[in-house]
Amino acid sequence: MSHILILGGDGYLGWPTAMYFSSRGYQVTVVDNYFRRNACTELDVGMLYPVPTLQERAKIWYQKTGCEIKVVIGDLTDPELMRSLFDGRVEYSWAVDNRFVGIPETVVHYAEQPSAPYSQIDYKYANITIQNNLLVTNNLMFAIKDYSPDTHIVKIGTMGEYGTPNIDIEEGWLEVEHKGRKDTFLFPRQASSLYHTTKIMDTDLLWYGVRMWDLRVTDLMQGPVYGMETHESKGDPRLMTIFNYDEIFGTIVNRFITQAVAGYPLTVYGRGGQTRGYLNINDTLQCVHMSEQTPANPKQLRIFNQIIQTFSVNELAEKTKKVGNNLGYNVKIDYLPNPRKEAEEHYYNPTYQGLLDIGVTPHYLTDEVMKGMFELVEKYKHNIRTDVIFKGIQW
Ligand code: USQ
Repeated sequence: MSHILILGGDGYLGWPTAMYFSSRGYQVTVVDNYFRRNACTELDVGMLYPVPTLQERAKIWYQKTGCEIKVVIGDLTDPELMRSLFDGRVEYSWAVDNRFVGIPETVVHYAEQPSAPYSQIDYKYANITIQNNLLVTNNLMFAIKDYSPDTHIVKIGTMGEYGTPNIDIEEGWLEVEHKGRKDTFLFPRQASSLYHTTKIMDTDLLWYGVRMWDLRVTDLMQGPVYGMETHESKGDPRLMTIFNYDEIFGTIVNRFITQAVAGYPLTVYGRGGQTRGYLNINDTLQCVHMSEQTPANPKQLRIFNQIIQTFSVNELAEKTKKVGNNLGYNVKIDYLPNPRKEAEEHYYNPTYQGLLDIGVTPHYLTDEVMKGMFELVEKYKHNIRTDVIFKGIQW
C-alpha cells in the first residue's frame, strides 16, 4: 500500500485530498496545526457551517469506510515535528494503529497560509505568512534530503506567481535567447501580494533542492478553486470541507454564490476585468492524483499550470447573477473601489496543457455546477454573516 503524507490536512484542499487517496487504497497521514481554524476565530470571520475536528473527521471516515487516516496535530515550522514524520518518532493524535507506517512515497504540501488579504493586513500578518510558508517548505526540503531523497514532493503553487504579464504564460519555464545564446529559466515572476511572493520563494527553495540534492518535485501552479462537495463527502455533511465566504479566506466564486444567496450585492473589485484561471475542487484532487501517478524524475522540478478555465471578475459576476436569478434570487452587482493593487484590464493567456496530457478530465463551471453550489449554500443560509463579507483590507 502506497503511503501519502498530506501536510495541511485540515484545510480546504487537504481534507478532501486525504479522503480521495484513502478511498483509493492509499495509507494516508495528515498533519495540521489548525492554523486556518484559529485564524478564522482570531479574525472573527465565520465559516458557512461548523466542521468537526480533524481527529473527529478521521474517526467518522473510519467508521464509514473502514479506512484509516492517521492524524498528527502539530506545527510544521518546528523542524523536529517535520523530521519525526520521516524517522519514526511521530506521535499520532488519532490512529487505529499507532505504529509508524514508514517513509511516504509522496508528500503533498498544502501547509501554508493561503490568503493574499491575510498577508496584507499589516506587518504582523505578513510576518506570520512569510515565517510559516518558508519555514514549512524549508523543513520539508531538508527532511526529504536527509531521510528520503526519492520521495516525490507535490507542492501547491499558484498562478499568482506569474502575475499578469503582457506575454503568454508558459508552464513554469521560458527559453530565453540573449546575445546569440539560449538557456531555459523559471518563467519571470511578479506577485501582487506578500502571500503570492512567499509562493515564489517556495518554488525557488525547491528548485534549489532539485539542483543541489537531486530531489523530485512537482509544482502545481493553481488558480482560485471553487466548490464544496467532493465524491467522498457526498451525502455526509460531517465530511464536507471547510467553506469560507469572507473577504480573507473565501475565494471569489464561493463568495459570489454565498453573497447571492444572502441577498448581498456581488462585490466586484474595481472595473472587474481581472482575469484568472479557475478550477473545481474535484479537479484539484484529480491533478494531485495524476501528478502522484506519474512522478517527477529525480533532479526534476516539473511545473504544471493547474487551471481549467479563465474568467474575468465581470464574467463570474454575470454568470452568478444569471444562475441566481433563474433560481429566484434577486442578484445585484456592486462595483467597489478595488482594495487590491492589481491590473483591472490586462492581457492573460496562460498555457495549461500538461495536466490534461497526464490524464486529468476537466470539470467546467457550467450553470448546472453553479446551481448545485447555490442549493448547498442555501441549506446553510441561516449561518451567513453579512458583516464578514467585505471589510476592505487595503494593499
Ligand atoms: N475579487 C473581486 N471581488 C471579491 C473577491 C475577489 O473582484 O469579492 C477579485 C480579486 O480582486 C482578484 C480575483 O477576484 O482579482 C481573485 O481573487 P480571489 O480572492 O478569489 O483569489 P486570490 O486572492 O487571487 O487567491 C486565491 C487563493 C490563493 C491562490 C490564488 C490563485 O486564496 O491561495 O493562490 O487564488 S491565483 O489567483 O491564480 O493566484
